[in-house]
Amino acid sequence: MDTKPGRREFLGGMAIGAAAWLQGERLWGATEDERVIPFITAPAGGRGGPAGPNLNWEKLTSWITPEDQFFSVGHYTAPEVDPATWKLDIGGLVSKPRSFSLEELKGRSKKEHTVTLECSGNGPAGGLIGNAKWAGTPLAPILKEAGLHPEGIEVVFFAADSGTEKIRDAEYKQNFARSLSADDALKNGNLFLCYEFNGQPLPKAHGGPVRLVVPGSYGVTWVKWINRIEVQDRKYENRFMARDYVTIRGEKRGEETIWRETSVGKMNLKSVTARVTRRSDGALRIAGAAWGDGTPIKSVDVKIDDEAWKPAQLTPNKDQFAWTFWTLDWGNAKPGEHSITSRATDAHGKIQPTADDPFIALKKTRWENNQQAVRRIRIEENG
Ligand SMILES: Nc1nc2c(c(=O)[nH]1)N[C@H]1C(S)=C(S)[C@@H](COP(=O)(O)O)O[C@H]1N2
Ligand SMILES: [Mo]
Repeated sequence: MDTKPGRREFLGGMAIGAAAWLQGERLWGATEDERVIPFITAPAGGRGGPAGPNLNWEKLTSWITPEDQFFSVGHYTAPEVDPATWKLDIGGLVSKPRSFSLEELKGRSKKEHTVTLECSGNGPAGGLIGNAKWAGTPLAPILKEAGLHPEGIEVVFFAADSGTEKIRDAEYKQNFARSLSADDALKNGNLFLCYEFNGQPLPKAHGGPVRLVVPGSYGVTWVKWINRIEVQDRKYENRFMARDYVTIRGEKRGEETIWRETSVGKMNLKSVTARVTRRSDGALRIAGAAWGDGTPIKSVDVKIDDEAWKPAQLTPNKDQFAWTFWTLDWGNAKPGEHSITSRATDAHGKIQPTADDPFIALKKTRWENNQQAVRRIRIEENG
């Protein structure tokens, strides 16, 4: 049999089954004796992670990402916000401006959802992603109570962190902010003001005491350290809406290329091969995750080298906006180097693009990398 574990594989590998068992969870069907065969190349593309924790797919032990493995991104210095004196002001074009204390928010109806958060700057198989239980109170009823004026078409979410932005020739102090159309903010029942993360008060690094949760949208829309919601009669076009977080894609129209600029928002369909493990009996298993804008994941296929795509087994979950895990048992792997590629398809028939698909090849900015990730691995000879 040519799939017996090699010595080098074992030395380079990590025992993960035991850790998963200790947590009372057998992730991806992990067994106590299984070991990870490390990938031989780092995933290409995207930027490196910021300082601090980052998801390590090969070491993942849980469907829910614990705080010490959850990435954090902040464009300015993280502000000191005292939960005891924190206030959320709601103003602008509303009939009843008001402000909420944290206690008042907590006194409202509470909902908890497991939602996957991905930074739009994440690479094809990068670690700027996590899946957590977020709890808080729905946003739409708060806006309805405030009573938007008919001309109020834009809802801006301002945060406590600030920095200096150069706009044309001058510098301005700006607070982090993102906006949603009033239509979105009022009709999207999934949005909430979050104050709990995995059952604990929302940590400062993730926007505590309160942040916006926008299921199915990239991280930049999830405003942390929120302190002001303002309704206005025109679009809000700051750095995080209209300058920095803009994706430029080309679209072929016959001989011509049309360039489109869109603000980073809704997440794209994506999957990743997280790791390959080997049990002591030699059996190999490929495991990974798939996610997107909340449209159910219909299937994930895996391609080894240039073989035909094989359907992976999905682990169903009941949280619409949480990642779906998948596995594929890899029979009779030959010793030597192999490439492994995964591809997700959603319920609308959308297929995760390859790196040379024009959707990716004609994308000129670094955001929204959802191309299929090719991972390389070496299977050792007996021994
Ligand atoms: N106030 C504020 N909110 C913010 C940011 C920020 O810099 N300031 N960064 C955004 C970006 S780009 C991402 S990816 C997510 C990251 O959330 P996390 O730090 O909880 O992982 O927060 C978003 N919310
Ligand atoms: Mo981000």
